[in-house]
Amino acid sequence: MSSTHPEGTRRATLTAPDISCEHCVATINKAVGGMAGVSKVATSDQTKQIQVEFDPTRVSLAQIEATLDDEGYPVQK
Ligand SMILES: [Cu+2]
Repeated sequence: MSSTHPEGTRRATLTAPDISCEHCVATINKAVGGMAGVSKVATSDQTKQIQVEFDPTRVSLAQIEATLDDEGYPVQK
């Protein structure tokens, strides 16, 4: 699920079922938020969803998913 904005920012919502608490949220926000090209990240332990906004010319959704995988939160397809 994603959409393209006129400015070129892309937004996507990812689901990672292994998100269980505030610690997971903080870990993900730090890891994904620290990636070059990611402008916004919001993670919820209630919905287990990660909302990201990023510049697709600088970072790909696949790279964001790989970071989540590395942190122990594989994205549900
Ligand atoms: Cu946790």
